[in-house]
Amino acid sequence: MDVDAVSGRDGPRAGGSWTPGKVAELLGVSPVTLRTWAARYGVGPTLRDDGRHRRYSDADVRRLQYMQRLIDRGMRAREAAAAAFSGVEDAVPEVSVDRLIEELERAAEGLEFGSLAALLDETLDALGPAAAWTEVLVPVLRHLGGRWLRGDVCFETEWALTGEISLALQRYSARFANTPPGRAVLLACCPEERHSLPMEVLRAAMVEVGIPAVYLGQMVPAETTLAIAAKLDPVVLFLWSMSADTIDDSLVQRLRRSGFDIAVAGPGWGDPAEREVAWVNDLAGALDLASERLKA
Ligand code: B12
Repeated sequence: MDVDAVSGRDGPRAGGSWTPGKVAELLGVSPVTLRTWAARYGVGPTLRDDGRHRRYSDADVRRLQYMQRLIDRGMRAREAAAAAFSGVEDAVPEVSVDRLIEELERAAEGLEFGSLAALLDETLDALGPAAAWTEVLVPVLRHLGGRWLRGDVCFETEWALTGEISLALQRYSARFANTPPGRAVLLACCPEERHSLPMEVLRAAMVEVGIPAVYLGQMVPAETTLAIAAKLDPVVLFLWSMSADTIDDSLVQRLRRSGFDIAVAGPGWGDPAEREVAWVNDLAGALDLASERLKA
């Protein structure tokens, strides 16, 4: 039994109530260890289902997962319990980027959706979206790409990881207001393009620093991008392509003829000199261009 299998992609379901046996199984510790932790560190279940049986709430389970992660990283159980349950994180050692990469890869490989979500939240909180992307997520994604090249079919791992990255970026972005007055930056993938994460992380990084951004998703039909651009009149429109197979030059020309400021984004566009539009191929460059256009 695992919390993901029981509760779906996001770990413990809202309002869940967990028996000690299930929690022990989920954490991979014995029920005795769980009872010992409860007795020694006061990290026992906080719910009672019928007045007699004690149950762990979703929040209890998440804290125990965090406590266990801290123990795995070398912290003593007592300190890990204090950090996870009292929110006093002074003693929590900083986690290295290599360690985060390793833990994310392990969680993705094991299809541990709940752990993936928690680790991604932790990574985004610690580093912010831009550094989380370049220092942690890009290396993990490139490792996956390398596996494909070696003939190692890893669809499930890739699906689990990328789906959870999208969700974590949405959770992160939801903390920031994204409705300042004025025109927004529009982010769209080309009509055949499914590699959307770079645009998703760009949106999160923009929203964090107060740049109003609208992200349209992967594989956006050309007519939809045109119609939304016509309605929103974006300050600049980024059109993303990951590989030469997905670029859409006719869409670029149509957007230009309609008078929009376009920047093509991503490695798919190849030689930028061929097109009379701006080209960006990294997150920092895209953020700079958006800020410049907003100031202009
Ligand atoms: C995740 C992934 C997927 C996911 C995407 C999920 C999602 N929501 O994004 C899914 C499963 C959908 C997928 C599908 C496919 N994929 Co894929 N995928 C990847 C993977 C593992 C990571 C992609 C990614 O996000 N990369 C972003 C970073 C990590 O890439 P990067 O190259 O380091 O970054 C460069 C630039 O993008 C830029 N950059 C980085 N970050 C940012 C941010 C911004 C804002 C900007 C502007 C630039 C920028 O800097 C780098 C230097 O150039 C790559 C492997 C890889 N190395 O990238 C394969 C990869 C891109 N996929 C590939 C392929 C072939 C496919 C499929 C055709 C497979 C198939 N047969 O179905 C389909 C195509 C779908 C389509 N029509 O678009 C190939 C592309 C080869 C090529 N160049 O043509 C790769 C390289 C794998 C491989 N090694 O063969 N894929």
